[in-house]
Amino acid sequence: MSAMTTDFIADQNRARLADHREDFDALARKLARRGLDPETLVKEAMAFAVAIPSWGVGTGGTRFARFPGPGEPRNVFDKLADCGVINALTRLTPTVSPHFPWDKVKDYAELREAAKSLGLAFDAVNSNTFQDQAGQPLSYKFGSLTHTDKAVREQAIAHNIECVEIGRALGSKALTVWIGDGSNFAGQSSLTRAFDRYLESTAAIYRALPDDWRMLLEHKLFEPAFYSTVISDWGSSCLAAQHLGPKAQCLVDLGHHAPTVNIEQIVARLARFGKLGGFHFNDSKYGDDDLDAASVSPFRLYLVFHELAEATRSIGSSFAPAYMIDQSHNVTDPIESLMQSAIEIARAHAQARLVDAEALAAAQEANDALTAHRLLKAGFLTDVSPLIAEARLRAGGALDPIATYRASGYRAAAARERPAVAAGSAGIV
Ligand code: RM4
Ligand code: MN
Ligand code: MN
Repeated sequence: MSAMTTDFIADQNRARLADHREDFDALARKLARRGLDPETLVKEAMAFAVAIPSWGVGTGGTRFARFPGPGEPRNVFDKLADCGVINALTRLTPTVSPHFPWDKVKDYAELREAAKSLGLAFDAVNSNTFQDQAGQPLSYKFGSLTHTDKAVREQAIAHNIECVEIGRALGSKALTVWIGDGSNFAGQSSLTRAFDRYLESTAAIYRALPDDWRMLLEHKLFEPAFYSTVISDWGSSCLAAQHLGPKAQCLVDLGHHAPTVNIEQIVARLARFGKLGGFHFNDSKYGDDDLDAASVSPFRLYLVFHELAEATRSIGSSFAPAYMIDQSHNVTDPIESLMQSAIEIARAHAQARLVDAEALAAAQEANDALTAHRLLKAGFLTDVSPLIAEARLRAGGALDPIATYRASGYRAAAARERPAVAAGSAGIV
């Protein structure tokens, strides 16, 4: 399969270099006029990274159907190869967040080496107790960590502890726990006792967590349970994280809230109390749509990054939430969508650095609403494309990752080498 060599990328960049220089110099002058140092901003952009979900490189689906794409990864090694391409072109995604048992292999040292040879490492490990696996003794149909039957809870706890063990072998430092537990009927389950069982089960996992690990509790408003989910919102995940201890934090998946919820405010609250553990970036219009980051609401993503910039200013470098993507690509080439999303996330991060924090704080103190709003919006209204392109270029990436990817013929080669998997199955991921 055609590798994304540095020579090929450099060759593709050559034709775009003169235009890029002109655009970057113009932006650098503009930023300097605003008292900003373009060099510092490029360096900050180069330091930014977001993890790719291993499940994101496959074609997704809805609960109605899945339309497979050509050259889909057949196993975790193929997934890593695709992630390597994304990182080679964008230089934004040096880590992969694996999902178990989907990514199970016999030899994790070999898997870690395979990642390393592609310039990749592993980020948070995701457990999966929201579906049954072939040969699994007990079913999760009525729940996992919060099941009424202790034996089912123990099976789910053991799976999470196994994920921690796998993660240790892979060099990961975090476990993300999202459960599908909940109820479909009012009265079906005790809202209080289900949460109690969650606390008891997660405490058992917490006890098995190495000292330098974090446990990221992911909330979700609805689905697959449609009346109540046990960890429905940031209040529930935060209560649980506080109950468990300092290694437990909350994970905010942007799609897991009601449509009008102010997510940036949740981010500010969790950060303030040391409970913001990480993100699953994506975009949505209605529910857990898992659309490409910033494809619907770029301003919302920007506002989230503004709160992150504020938190970094007040907390300092110890503030380090895990940045991960969690998307489902149904109609696009997943590699293209993930590159596009990583770039948009990096854009929001870079834009948020442009806000004059001192002037904003002064306007806020003086109750000058319109000035405060204009100062906040200044970053969002600046086209930082040349800045983040310069960061990619200096790191060895592509000036135009999607055009370069298309020119490489990678997908066509993958289609030849990876026989098509069975069509027609439904599935959310
Ligand atoms: C869920 C949730 C989890 C992810 C699964 C695949 O909706 O977002 O993070 O692990 O999907
Ligand atoms: Mn998620
Ligand atoms: Mn989701």
